[in-house]
Amino acid sequence: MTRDFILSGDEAKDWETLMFLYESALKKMNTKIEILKEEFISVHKYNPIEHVTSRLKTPKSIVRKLKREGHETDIVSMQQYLNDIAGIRIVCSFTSDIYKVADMISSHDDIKVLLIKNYIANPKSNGYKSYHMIVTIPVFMSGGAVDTKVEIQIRTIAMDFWASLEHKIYYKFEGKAPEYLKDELSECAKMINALDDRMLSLNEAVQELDGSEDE
Ligand code: 0O2
Repeated sequence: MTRDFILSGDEAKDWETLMFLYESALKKMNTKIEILKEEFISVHKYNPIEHVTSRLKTPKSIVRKLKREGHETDIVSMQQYLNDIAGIRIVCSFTSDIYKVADMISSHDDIKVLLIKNYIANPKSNGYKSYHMIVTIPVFMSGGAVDTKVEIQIRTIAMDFWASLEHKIYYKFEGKAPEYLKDELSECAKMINALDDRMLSLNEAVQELDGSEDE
């Protein structure tokens, strides 16, 4: 039996306890993903995951996001409204790998998928593409298990390259980048989409050749 991830005011008075929960959730997710990757390599002789990074949102960034969204800046709001205090980014080679990895993670019994935002099927107007899942994973504490939220972003190397430059530009200009830079980013997003499509087709062609050689 797990408890809800929202701790009451009394339970949550300790910021360190809360951050410990998120940190532990990240460790568990990272281990899961590492095992999935190793199992895939050993059984299927194929690695869908290029690399994985994880981070805990900084206190400054937590407060900024709560204020931006018009919420109280307290511990209960933080748990209720912020989905990405614990965040993991999985970078794959091909778009098809993203869905494979998402399915593998969702199939774990202890993982509950709360929300999916598929910015690959529905890219943002600026060109942003990525597959986001908000999940909970139980963290076992002395008082019982606590389901803790983790945001998982899954994207290709090309999408990740684009998103990191866009993020840098967004913050440099505080969201008000000059039009020519936005246009250029939008053009780059189109090139990145075309590149992802061609790399996927190329890989599928290679796999077909491999298959026919094995016959
Ligand atoms: P930072 O600085 O990366 O932490 P919701 O979770 O639904 O309440 P939210 O958080 O806006 O609302 O969800 P969404 O859209 O899934 O975005 C979560 C995170 O995805 C963002 O966190 C970014 O890391 C990334 N992201 C979303 N949109 C963009 C985008 O247009 N460009 C880039 N580069 N990254 C994006 P933060 O807290 O907004 O930012």
